[in-house]
Amino acid sequence: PHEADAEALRQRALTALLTARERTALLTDSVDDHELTAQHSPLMSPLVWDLAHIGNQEELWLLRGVAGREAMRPEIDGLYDAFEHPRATRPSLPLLAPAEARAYAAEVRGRALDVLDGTVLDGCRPLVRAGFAFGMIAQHEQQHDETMLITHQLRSGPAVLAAAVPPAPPEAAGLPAEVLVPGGPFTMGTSTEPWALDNERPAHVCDVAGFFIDTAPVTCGAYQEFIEDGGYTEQRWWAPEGWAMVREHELTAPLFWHRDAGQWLRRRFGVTEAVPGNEPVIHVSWYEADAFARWAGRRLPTEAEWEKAARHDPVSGRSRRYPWGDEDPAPGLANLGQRHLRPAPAGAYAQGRCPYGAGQLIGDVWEWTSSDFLPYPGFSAFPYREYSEVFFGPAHKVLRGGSFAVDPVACRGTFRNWDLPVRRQIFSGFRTARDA
Ligand code: AVJ
Ligand code: FE
Repeated sequence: PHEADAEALRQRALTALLTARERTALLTDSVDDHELTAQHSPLMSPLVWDLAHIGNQEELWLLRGVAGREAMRPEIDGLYDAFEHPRATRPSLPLLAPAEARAYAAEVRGRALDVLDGTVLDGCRPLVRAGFAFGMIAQHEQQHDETMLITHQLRSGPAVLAAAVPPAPPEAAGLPAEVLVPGGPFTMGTSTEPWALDNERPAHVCDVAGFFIDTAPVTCGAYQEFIEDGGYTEQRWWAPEGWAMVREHELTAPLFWHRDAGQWLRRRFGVTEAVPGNEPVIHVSWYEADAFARWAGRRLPTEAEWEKAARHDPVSGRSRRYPWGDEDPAPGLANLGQRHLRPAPAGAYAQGRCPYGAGQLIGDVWEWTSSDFLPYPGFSAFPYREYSEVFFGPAHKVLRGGSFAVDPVACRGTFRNWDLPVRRQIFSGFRTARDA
């Protein structure tokens, strides 16, 4: 039975690595070399940087970290260290050209698969226990795939990506606007999920007062009411720094929206279309989410509230891996993995709802919470401080639940994302809450 477990872990790690590389190929082969090296936005790296950075992290952790190999090209490490060069300056670096970057990433991958074959995944080294380092690197690649999809959204020119339309809600008007989550303790975070990253650990009991939370993310239609009601022109709805941002950048709507003959349109992956009223709003900053909630007489949920709604099973008293239970995500449960290039309408994925009745907690849009990104009690950085620890503090707000652009390997009820409260190019939306 032990050997069978180790074999299953190896298969899981292999599938995760191969799935990530297929997506990386889709995102980097769908544009020409000129577009791979171009800077589509000062907010983003050129796509060719992400490509070689993916290979370089894999080399660092799987070839050098797990297998103790020598650096393949020590001279390029600095170029692909995210802390040495800010995104805006990356196009001017002597980066590997597209063909070289592809060849480097492929060479690293070939060797990494040999390392996977030759490593005992059930050993006592924390880095390889349950295949952790391989899972971490698959998640890292998928996170950069999401970053590259953001770059695709920011590029101008005709569409190069296409995907099916996500499923419509099963029933017309069956959902209440909000559900009650009664007060009481629940287990937040995890000490048992094998590929959970350091900031999700350890599991700890967290007491949460009763609250109401929206059954679905706030829709474009609801957000338009905020706009029509003068949302962006009335200071009283905004945090001071949010109001400063609205004035400085003359914001009037979410990123990628514009008004044409009285109608709101948006640009989405190279296509201009009417803003869909029943779809979760996306590309809003934390400040916009916070202002909307205040205007609606509500507030953003805290991170603990979000996780209790998403994981707590009131029958067993246990926290589960996902809103629907412990089973891995499947296409009928959540909009993940870039199967679609947009969130599904509010009310979709009835099978994926949590026991309290809230839906679309996983997938569709990243959801801003009111919480700063902070370590859990008992946190310890692993395997490197620069993944989470250096970002802890009041500058970053936590996002939960994952977007349509997140792969299942990098998404679970405990997964924590974070960003600056001004960020809007990310696939961010929100839901609101209130005290019970
Ligand atoms: C967790 C999404 C904030 O993209 O900056 C990628 C993930 N860390 N490479 C980011 C990450 C290192 C990180 N986020
Ligand atoms: Fe990275």
